[in-house]
Amino acid sequence: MKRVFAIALLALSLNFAGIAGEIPLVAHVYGRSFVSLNGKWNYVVDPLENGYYDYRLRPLRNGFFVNAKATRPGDLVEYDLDASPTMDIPSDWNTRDEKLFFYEGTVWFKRDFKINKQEGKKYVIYFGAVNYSAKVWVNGKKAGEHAGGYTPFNFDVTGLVTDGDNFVVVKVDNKRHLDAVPTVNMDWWNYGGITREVMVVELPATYIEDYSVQLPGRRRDMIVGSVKMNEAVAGREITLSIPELGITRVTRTDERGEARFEVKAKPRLWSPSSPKLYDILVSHDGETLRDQIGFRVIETRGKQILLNGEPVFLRGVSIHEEAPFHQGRAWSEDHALTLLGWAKEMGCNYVRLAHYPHNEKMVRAAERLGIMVWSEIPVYWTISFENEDTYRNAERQLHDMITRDHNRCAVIIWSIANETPRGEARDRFLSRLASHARAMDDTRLISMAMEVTGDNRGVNTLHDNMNEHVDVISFNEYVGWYRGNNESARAMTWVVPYNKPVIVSEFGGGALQGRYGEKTRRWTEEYQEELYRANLEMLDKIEGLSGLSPWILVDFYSPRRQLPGVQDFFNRKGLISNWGVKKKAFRVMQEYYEKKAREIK
Ligand code: GCB
Repeated sequence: MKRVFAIALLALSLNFAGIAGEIPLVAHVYGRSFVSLNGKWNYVVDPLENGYYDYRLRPLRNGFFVNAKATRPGDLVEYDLDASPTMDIPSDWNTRDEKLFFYEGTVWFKRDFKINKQEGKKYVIYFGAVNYSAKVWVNGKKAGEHAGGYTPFNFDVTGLVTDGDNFVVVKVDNKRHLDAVPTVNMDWWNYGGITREVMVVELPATYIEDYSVQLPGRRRDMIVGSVKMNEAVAGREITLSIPELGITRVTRTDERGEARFEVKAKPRLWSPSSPKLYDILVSHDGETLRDQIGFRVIETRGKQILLNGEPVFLRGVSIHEEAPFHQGRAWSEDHALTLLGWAKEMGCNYVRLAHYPHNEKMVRAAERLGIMVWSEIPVYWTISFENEDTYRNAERQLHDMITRDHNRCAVIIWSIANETPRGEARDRFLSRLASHARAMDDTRLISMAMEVTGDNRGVNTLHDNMNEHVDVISFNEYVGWYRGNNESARAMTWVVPYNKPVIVSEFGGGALQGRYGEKTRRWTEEYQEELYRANLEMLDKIEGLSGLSPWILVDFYSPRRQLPGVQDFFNRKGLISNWGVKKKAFRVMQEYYEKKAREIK
C-alpha cells in the first residue's frame, strides 16, 4: 500500500535571490483586499524590441517603460503608449488582433491605476500568468521579471506605488526557445499576452503568506493546518476556525514565522458525488483569510486508486485552456463553467488539465462541481533534458503550480511530463522533478503521460524506467489514428508490467463536426465514433485500468494542423467542435461512462 503523509509544503521554498523584485507567492489573492487591473490596456507591437534596446542592442535606460511624452514642439519621442490601441486584459493578442494571429515576439502593455495608499501596508502586484516572459515597471521603475507562461508571480511594489495615480508597463515576449519549458515544438497555440488576471493586492506589513489545511495522510479523525508568515516573526497569534465544525484554535508562530495546528475532527469527506467544502478562516492581527476547503484521502492500493478508501474509476477527459466558442486563452469563471459543464454532461468525475497549469478559477470550479483534477507542467516532448537551467525552470513551474493549488482537494494528481523520449538524461530530470513534488506534497499522486514502447504482433507492452517514480502509470495511445486501424485495435492487448493503477491519459482521432460518411473514411464523425468504440473495447481489457482522459474535449487551435477545409489550424480531435457542437463520439463516451458509473463509483 502506498503510504500517504501529511503535507510538507512549508519545508521547501525556492530561493528567490537573483529574481528581481519577486517575492514568494501570496496565497489566495482572491481572499485579500485588491484593486483589479483587468480591463483596457494600451498596447504597442514591437518586433525588434526597439522599446528595450538601442541600435547597438544595449538595453535602454529610458525605454518604453518610462512612458515618455513630448512636452515641447521640438521633442523627439517616437512612441506614445497612451495613444496606442487598447486590448482587454486578460486575453491573448493572437485572437484579439487579426494582425497578431501568428505573431511571436514582444508587445508592450500599459495601464493607469489608482491606489489609496495606506501607511504601513504592503502593495504587491500579482499576475495570474503572462506568456511567456514578462518584465514589469511601475511608474517607470523596474518591479521585476518572470519567465514561464502558465503560473502566477508577484512583485513587492510598496516602494514604487504612490497614493493616487500610478501606471504599470509590461513587456511581454512569447518567442519560443529551445531551452525553455515548453520548448519550441508543441501541439497548441503559443498564445501571447497577459493571459490571466492582474491585481494590486494590499497587505499588512506582516501578512499570512501561505497556509495549508487538510487531513493528515489517511487519517480522517484529525485536521492539520500550517501557516507561514512572510517574515520570520516568532510569537504572532494565529487563529484557525472552521465554524461548521465548531473549531476555533489559537496558536503562535515559531522563530521561522510558522505555526501549526492539529485538531480532532471528523469532517464530511469531499467526493464527486458529494463535493462538500468547508468555510475556513485563518486570522492574524486583523487580517482574516476566508477560503473554502474540502477534505479527502487519495491513495493507491496495488492496481487500484482509492478515494476516501473506496476504489474509484476516473471518468475523465483532457482539456486545453482554450475559450469555448471564440478560441483564445480561457481565463474566466464562465469559460470554466462551460468547459466543465460539458465534461459533466459526458459523465466525467475527473479532468486532465493539459499540458500546463490552468487558471485558478478552473481548478476551483472543478472542486465545487465535484470533479477531480490532473494538473500538469509543460515538460512536453523533447525539452533540453541535459540543461540545468531548463531543469530549474521546470522545477520552478512545478513548485508554483503546487504552491497555488495545494489546498484544492479536487487536485489528486500532479503530472510532471507528457510524452518525453526515454533516456538517461530524461530519467534524471524527471526523477528529480518527482522527488521535488513529493517533498512538497506527499498527499497526492504523481504521474506523467508516458509512451507505449512497442507493439509485438498486437501485444503492446509499456516499459518506462520512470515507473519507479510515479504512483500511477499513465500513457497516451493513438491506435486507429497514428497507428493501426480500428479493426486492429479490437485484437490488440496491453501489458503494463507494474503493480500500479493505470490511466490512459490520451487516445482519440480527428473529425470535422458535420462531416458524415463511411466509418472507414478519415475526418468523418463516423470514423471518430468507430475509433472510440474500438478503443474503449480494447482499453477496457487492461488490467488495473483506473481511468481515462480521451483527447480531447473541444477542438483547439494548433499551428501544426494545416489541412485546408478540414483542420484550418485546428486540432480536430475534439469530442465537441470549436463552435460548440457535440460530435457522435461524445455520445459513445457518455454511454461508456454511464456504464462505468454503474459498475464503480
Ligand atoms: C499527443 C499529445 C497532444 C497532441 C495529440 C495529437 O500525444 O500529447 O498534445 O495534441 O497527441 O493530437 O496528436
